[in-house]
Amino acid sequence: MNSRSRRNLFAAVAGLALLTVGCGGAPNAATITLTDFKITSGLAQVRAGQPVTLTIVNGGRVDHNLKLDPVATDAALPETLKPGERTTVTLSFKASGTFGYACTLPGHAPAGMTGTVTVVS
Ligand SMILES: [Cu+2]
Repeated sequence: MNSRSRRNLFAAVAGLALLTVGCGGAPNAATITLTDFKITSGLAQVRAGQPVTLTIVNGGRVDHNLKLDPVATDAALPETLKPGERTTVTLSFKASGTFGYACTLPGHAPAGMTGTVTVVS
């Protein structure tokens, strides 16, 4: 294989990878785990308008919550989850963009409980 055909092969593989992401790479279910003081999210990317079921777990030793940027979705999320509690909520994101989320209990976001989700159209 000469270097040109190697390049073409690389381009084809890269194109295929992009196509795969474009066609259903976004999951419709994810788990978000809240700990002291970090949010571990399986929700890196979702599709606008597509319902996604979030399982939110408090795996920490203190209360936590999860609030999404209200621009992203108007879904109601629980006020507070006690240690060991979990809840499931199905929501959809209104438009594409990158949106933040955080635990809004005092001091928790500055301590590291923030993240972002990318919504693709
Ligand atoms: Cu918290």
